[in-house]
Amino acid sequence: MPIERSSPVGRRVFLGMLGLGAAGIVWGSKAQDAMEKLFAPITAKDGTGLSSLLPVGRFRIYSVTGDLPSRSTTAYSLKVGGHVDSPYTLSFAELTAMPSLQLTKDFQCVTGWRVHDVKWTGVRLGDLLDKAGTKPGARGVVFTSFDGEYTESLTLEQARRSDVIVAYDMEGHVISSDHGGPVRLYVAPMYGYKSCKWLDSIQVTDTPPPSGYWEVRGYDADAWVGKSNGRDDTPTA
Ligand SMILES: Nc1nc2c(c(=O)[nH]1)N[C@H]1C(S)=C(S)[C@@H](COP(=O)(O)O)O[C@H]1N2
Ligand SMILES: [Mo]
Repeated sequence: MPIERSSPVGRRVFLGMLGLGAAGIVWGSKAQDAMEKLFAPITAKDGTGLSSLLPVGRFRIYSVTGDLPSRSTTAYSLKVGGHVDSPYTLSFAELTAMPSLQLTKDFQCVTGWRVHDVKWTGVRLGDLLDKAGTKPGARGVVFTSFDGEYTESLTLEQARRSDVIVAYDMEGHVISSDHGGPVRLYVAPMYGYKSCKWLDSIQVTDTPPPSGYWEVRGYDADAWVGKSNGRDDTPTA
């Protein structure tokens, strides 16, 4: 994604990936520059960096704040409210006690990288909305992140799809902080930027969904893989 400045996270992850710390090698800044130039097509485009050594090694880790927020499962809570009959808050234990759904699907970033067959477990967003009871006139759903900056949104119809989940498990483990855990959104049919990390709240609106972080910066709100942002990726089943 087009980010102007390189973030501390990007740099740390980048250096980690090269294994510099582990090898105990001290590089001159020239060598570092050379390596960064080598990876420039990726780092310049993605801004917040890349990683192949982190838990699920096939992803790149993104954070627009240049920070990786972290919250334990015991400290975590999810707020659901807005244009609903009964707003509520769920602890991690309460969320994971709800009927769950497992999806094994690709994760595709609009910048081009794709991770095949990622196993996610979570609760259907539609079930969480039903539990709150959306009021007549509800139109959109806004997601906020406890990174304090990122937001995303969906139309109510999109939010009710069965392949849109509030995920708490990825590849058999509680979602790591890097990947936006302990709870993040996973919008399977859309590009990765819809899948808000470090999910803090879900707010139903009686207005059309407001633009999210990347949408204000020019990306499509209806971010269907292969049918938006001028891309022709072929979605897989
Ligand atoms: N809070 C937050 N959520 C976010 C982002 C972010 O920077 N901050 N980046 C988005 C983008 S562009 C992508 S591709 C995915 C990346 O998920 P990952 O870091 O687990 O690979 O998270 C999405 N959700
Ligand atoms: Mo992305």
